[in-house]
Amino acid sequence: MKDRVIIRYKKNPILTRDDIPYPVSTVHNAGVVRHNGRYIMLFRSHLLNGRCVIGLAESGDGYSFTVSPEPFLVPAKQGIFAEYEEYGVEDLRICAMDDEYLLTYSAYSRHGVRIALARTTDFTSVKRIALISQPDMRNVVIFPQKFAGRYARLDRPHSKISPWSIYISYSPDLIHWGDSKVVMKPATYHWDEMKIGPGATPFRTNKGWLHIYHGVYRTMAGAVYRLGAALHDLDNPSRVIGISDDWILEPEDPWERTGYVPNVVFTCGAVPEEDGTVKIYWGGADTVMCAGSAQISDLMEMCLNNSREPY
Ligand code: BMA
Repeated sequence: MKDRVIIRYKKNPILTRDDIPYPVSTVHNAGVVRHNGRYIMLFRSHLLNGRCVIGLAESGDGYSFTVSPEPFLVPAKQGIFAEYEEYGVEDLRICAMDDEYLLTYSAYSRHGVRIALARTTDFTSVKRIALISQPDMRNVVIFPQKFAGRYARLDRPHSKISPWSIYISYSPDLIHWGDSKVVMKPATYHWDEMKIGPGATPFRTNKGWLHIYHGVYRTMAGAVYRLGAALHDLDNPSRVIGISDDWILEPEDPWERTGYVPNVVFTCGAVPEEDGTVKIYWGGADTVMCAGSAQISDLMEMCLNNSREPY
């Protein structure tokens, strides 16, 4: 296996604050999807008061993005969402399902952080559907397919007595979720020993759903965020078939190692391509957006041939 499975785009970072036509200090942690042959990116930015909004950028090639003049999603001003989005909206994931896009994002407020769900068909208008978790929850990815008529999501509840682990939950209607089960836990004295969390929306391969997740290791100089890969059974996604023992990406470039939060690569989106590659997008040091590409077969091989135990 190559020592770097993800090939970084030569002109990283692909977006910085200077590309954003309104005042922000960061552009990071973006969900990305292909829509009508174009790449749509929904990225997080810190405003200059420290709270976050979601902006939109568009691209023909998946690397060179143009940012819309106004943010795409800002905290709601009225109704139930206003109470729970008061402090900002963050880390949005996009799931293409049944001719529409489901958007899951972190909603911050004086009550903590929980997950909100919205939908769009055109990335012009957006309709909020429901708050789909209690606090403390971030990082929810919905599988782009139903299983026995139910939606499935990976989530990451907060727990003080067990390291933060990835669960699966199901829903008949996208609003009520349950039947939860742990699917993956951090491994002791391993690169992801402190916590793990869902990353990009899982995508289908011939051997399973490939899920790119993040794992955190605590060092004397603070936490290091890296990316890993896991493969879930095609028909029963609660069954993890393999998890790469090695990480697939770690902070290396200067803009990944220094910034608002140093030593962070954090993904919310990956786009599989017809040529067998996948474009992976990550925030560098919670400050800039970066992209790279990997062979899907290499990622699958890492999950299947050098797997660690799910827990
Ligand atoms: C996590 C989240 C992410 C962030 C990461 C590194 O807990 O807040 O949005 O990228 O920390 O700061």
